Amino acid sequence: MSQQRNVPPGQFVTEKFPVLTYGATPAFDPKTWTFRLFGLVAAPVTLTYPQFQALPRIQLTADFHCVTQWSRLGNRWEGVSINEIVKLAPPLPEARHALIHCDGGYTTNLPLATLLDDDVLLATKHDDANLAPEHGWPLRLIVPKRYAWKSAKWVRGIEYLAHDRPGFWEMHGYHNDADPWREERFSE
Ligand SMILES: Nc1nc2c(c(=O)[nH]1)N[C@H]1C(S)=C(S)[C@@H](COP(=O)(O)O)O[C@H]1N2
Ligand SMILES: [Mo]
Repeated sequence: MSQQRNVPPGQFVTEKFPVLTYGATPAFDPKTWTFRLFGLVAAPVTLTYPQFQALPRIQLTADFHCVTQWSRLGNRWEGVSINEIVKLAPPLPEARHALIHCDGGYTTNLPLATLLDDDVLLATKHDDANLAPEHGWPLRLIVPKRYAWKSAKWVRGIEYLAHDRPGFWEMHGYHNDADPWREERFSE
């Protein structure tokens, strides 16, 4: 058995783009959609859909590793850099963690330092097309250095926290840190 150089241990490459969602794909209404930055900030910010669309955009290519062992390599993502987003409402010094909030109630947690990595973005496009509804349209987080359950679909807000608070899968047995190169799949 040969292992591909650029795939983390225990992963298999797929050309497909499987859909992994707990629950149903939420409906999107651009008239009522908002994006919120809240928690440990001097002043919370709420963006409307047109305001979000006006933010500067970046593109980057990254691999995507699902904990169920498929990896999709070389995904071209387009969207807004997380560093562009946090400029709008910088976290207070005591903020150390973030909880990502999604339509439908899904959440996932990240240390602030991991969230603010240079390769993290809020994506609206994948491989040059708008995200399909089931892949997170109109907005999903992409955290290339973590298993894909941290790449939350249908993102509606980021909450800054002083103390870590587990998200949906992190409360249901998945590893808190989720580094695929360390095979951090499940907690004990
Ligand atoms: N809101 C939300 N985001 C989510 C999920 C989910 O169920 N709800 N599933 C996660 C999991 S387990 C994976 S592997 C990826 C899958 O992304 P995809 O369906 O676009 O392939 O989305 C992640 N983001
Ligand atoms: Mo997953």
